[in-house]
Amino acid sequence: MYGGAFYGIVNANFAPRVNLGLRHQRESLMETRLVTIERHIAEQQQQFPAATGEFSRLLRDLTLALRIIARDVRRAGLTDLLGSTRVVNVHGEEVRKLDELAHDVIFRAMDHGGHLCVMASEEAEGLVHIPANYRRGKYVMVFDPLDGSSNIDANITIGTIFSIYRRLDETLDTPGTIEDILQPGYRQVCAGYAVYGSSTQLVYTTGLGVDVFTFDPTIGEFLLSHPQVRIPSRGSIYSVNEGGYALWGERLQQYITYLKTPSLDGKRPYSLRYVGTAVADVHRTLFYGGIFMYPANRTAPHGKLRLIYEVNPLAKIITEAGGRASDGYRDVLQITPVDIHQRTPVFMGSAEDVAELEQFLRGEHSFQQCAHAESA
Ligand code: AHM
Ligand code: MG
Repeated sequence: MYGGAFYGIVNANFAPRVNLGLRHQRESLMETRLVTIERHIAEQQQQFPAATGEFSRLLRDLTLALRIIARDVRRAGLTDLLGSTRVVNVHGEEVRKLDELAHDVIFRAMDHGGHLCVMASEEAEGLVHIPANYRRGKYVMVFDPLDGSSNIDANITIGTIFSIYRRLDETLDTPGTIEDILQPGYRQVCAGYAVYGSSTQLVYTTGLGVDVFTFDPTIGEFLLSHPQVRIPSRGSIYSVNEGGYALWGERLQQYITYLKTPSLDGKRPYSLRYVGTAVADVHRTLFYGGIFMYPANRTAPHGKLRLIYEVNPLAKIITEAGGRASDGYRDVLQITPVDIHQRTPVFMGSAEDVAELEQFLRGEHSFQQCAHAESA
């Protein structure tokens, strides 16, 4: 057996890039705790004395689904998983798209646990109901099964995003309703994502900070690798599809020009990084800082990203890690959705960067005053 290898190695003073001397390394290993995601969930549950364990079981079922999706994503190029549903394989069967497959995996992992009363998925038109023959619970789950699907065929990082709410009336055992789904993001009891990149990582929060687990495929476990992650208060990277520049409002254009203008203190120009998978761009922003944007433009007045499936869970993670998430004027977590597929512009990342962006959108930044004076 693997013994200790089943556990993630966590040091309270985790500092992976620090080059420790050998003796110091040995001492520091002796101070470490070894934590799988199951153990971590169980330990967090102990902080809520009234907890019944239902929520922990829900998370356990979800991590099973994420393990299965991670496996399928890793084998995507070797199987018939890539491509559109119009493709027919050698058996004469219609090939399943990976994002539809991911939706089904999550549904099948979550429908029978007795924890949820309803789900909603970016891949489904309406509500995703719990089959009548299964018990219903007090939680609601929304998810984007495979974010960044246009990147799948090119083997670029993709991810799964989820959030969990309590149903509005927990005493009911009837099917959940649209009102249970249309809750503002600040009511999320748990939010997270899995990112299928150079390794698979699972990032989640239940309001007790943000923890990152890295999947070890040799033992099939998510191991706590980055406890209590904090986003830098300011970064030096901006992330946006700048192809839309000509369609943006003038104040946003000024902000981007500002980020690209060298400053005397050397803090600008910022670097541009854009994967085109929101999970991947936000994950990098969580670790390195900076700002991720999907703004409105003349042809898409609400932007592209979905409030419920993408923006709210990612915003909750960034906010819990000490950053900010805004639609340009207000905290996105305060928005009460009116439609399950509603879109919203979004700017999220380091608190100082997002605050500065908002200043630009209000037309109050000194750079704008200077530009105005020069053009007068
Ligand atoms: P998807 O849910 O169909 O994958 O679309 C959402 C994705 C986001 O992951 C990403 O931020 C965005 O679309 C990229 O859009 P664009 O190609 O317009 O830059
Ligand atoms: Mg998506």
